[in-house]
Amino acid sequence: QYTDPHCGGKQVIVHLFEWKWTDIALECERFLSKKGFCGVQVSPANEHVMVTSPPRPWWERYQPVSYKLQSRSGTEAEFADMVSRCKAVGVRIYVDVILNHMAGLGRNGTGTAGSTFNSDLFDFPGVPYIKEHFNEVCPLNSYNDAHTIKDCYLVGLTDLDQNISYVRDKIAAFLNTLIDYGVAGFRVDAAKHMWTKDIAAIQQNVKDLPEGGRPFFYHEVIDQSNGPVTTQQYTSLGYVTEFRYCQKIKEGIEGFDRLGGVVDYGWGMTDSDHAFVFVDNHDNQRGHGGGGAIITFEKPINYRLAVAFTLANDYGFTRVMSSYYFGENSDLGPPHDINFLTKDVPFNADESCGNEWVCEHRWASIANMVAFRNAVVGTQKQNYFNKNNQIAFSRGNKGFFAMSRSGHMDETLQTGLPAGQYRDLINGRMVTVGSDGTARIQIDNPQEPVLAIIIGSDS
Ligand code: AAO
Repeated sequence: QYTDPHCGGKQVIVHLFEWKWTDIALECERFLSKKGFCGVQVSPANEHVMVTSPPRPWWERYQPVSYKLQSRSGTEAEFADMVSRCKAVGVRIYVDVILNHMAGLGRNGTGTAGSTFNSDLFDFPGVPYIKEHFNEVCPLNSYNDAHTIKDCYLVGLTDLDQNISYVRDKIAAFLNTLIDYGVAGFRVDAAKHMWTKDIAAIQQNVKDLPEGGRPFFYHEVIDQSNGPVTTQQYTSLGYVTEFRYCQKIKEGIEGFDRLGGVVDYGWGMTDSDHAFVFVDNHDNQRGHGGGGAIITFEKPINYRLAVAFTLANDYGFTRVMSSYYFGENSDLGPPHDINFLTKDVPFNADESCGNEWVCEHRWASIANMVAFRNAVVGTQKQNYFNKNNQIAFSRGNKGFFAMSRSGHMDETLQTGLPAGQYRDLINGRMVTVGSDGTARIQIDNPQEPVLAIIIGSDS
C-alpha cells in the first residue's frame, strides 16, 4: 500500500528542483518520456511566503501560506497543464507537500497567491487556520525526544496539530485536489516531525487515483541511527527517505575497492522495498539538513559514478537530483531575472542546459542508466567484480554494468547474459557476449566512465 508509483513499472524519479511548470511539461515530452523516467518530483505547488532577506531564497517555498496552487513555479492552470501533459507521455508528477507546518514565526504579509497571513497571530485566512489548529509554541531544541521533535517548532515554523480532525480534513482536501489534477503521489516534507498515527489518518482520507490504486507516498525522515524517530516507524505509510545511503555511497565511491559493501544494512538501513534512495538531495547538497558527507555535481566524475552505481544496484526506489548552480550561497534561489522570475531551462547543442541549470539528469552516465534500472527490475546482483578501481556486476540475465574510476577499463568478464551483440547504453560501443557468457568489457571515456548493456540493447 502507498508503494506503487503508478508509472507502468518504471523505476526512477527525477527531482526537477525549482523548475517552472512550463519547463517541466516540455521536459516530460522531449526527454524524460524518451529515457524511461517514471516521474518528476516537483517543488511545493502551493502558496508560500516571499522572503526579502535574504532575497527570495529557495527555502521560502517551505513556508506555506495556504493550499492555493500558485507558487514561484507557476499558476494553477500551468500546474494542471503540466500534470496532464506529463501523464499523457507516461511521466507522473509527485508533489513535495508541506503538511507539518505553515510559515515561520515573525513572518507576515502576503503570499504568492495574494493571501494575507500573520504567523505570530497564527492567522492563515487562505486556508483558513487559526490559533487553535497549532501546537503550543516550543523550540525544537533536542533531537533526543520524540515529543520535542514532533510537537515543537522546527526552525521556528508554526507547527500544525494534525491530531485535530479539521486540520486533517484541510490537508486531505489539499492532497485530493492534487489527485484530481492527475498527480500520482507525494513527497511528505518533514514527516519525521509528525506522528505516524496522524499521517496514517490523513492518508486514509486521501482518495484513490482516478485510474485506481492508492497514491504513492514517500516520507522525509532523516534517520542517522542516532535518535528516537526511525525510518522503520514509517514503512507502513509508504517509502521512507534513506539518508544513510547518501553517506554510504560517498564512502564507497571515495574508497572504491570497498564499494562492495555500500549497502550493508549495518546501520539499520531501511528494507529495500521501502527505502527511498538518492545520492544527494536539495538540502544536503547545500549543507542544509545533513550536509558534509555528500557527493554532488560539484565533483562531476565521482557524481556520475555514484548515481550510475545507485541506478545499477538493486537497493530501494531511486530518485535522481537535478540542480542549479549556487556557488557559495546556500540561500540562493533558482536562476532568475531582476524581478525574481525564474528563468527558463534552455538547451545547448550538446543537450546540456544553460542559464545556470545543472541538469545532472541529462548527463549520459545518469540519463542512460534509467533504461538499465527499468530493464533489470526484480533481478539479483551477480558476478561481482571489484579490482583496480573498477567495478562490474550482472543483474540476473537481464543486464551487465561496469564502471572505472580512471575512465579506462579492459577486462574479460562474466556478464550472465545470453550470447549476442549488445550496444553500451552510455558510450555506444558494441559488446560481444560469447556462448560462455563472457565478454571483453572496455571503457575508454574519463568523462562518462560507465558501461551498461541490457537484453534487447543490440540495435
Ligand atoms: C528558514 C531559515 C531559518 C528560519 C526558518 C523559519 O533558514 O533560519 O528559522 O526559515 O523562518 C528549508 C530550509 C530551512 C528553512 C525552511 C523554511 O532548509 O533552512 O528555514 O526551509 O523556509 C531537519 C528536518 C528535515 C528538514 C531539514 C532541513 O528533520 O525535515 O531539517 N528538511 C525539510 C526540507 C527542507 C525544509 C524543511 C524540511 C522545512 O527538505 O528544505 O527546510 O519545511 C539532524 C536531524 C534532522 C534535521 C537536521 C537539520 O540531522 O536528525 O532531522 O533535519 O539535523 O537540522 C548529521 C547528523 C544528523 C543531522 C545532520 C544535520 O548527518 O547525523 O542527525 O548531521 O545536522
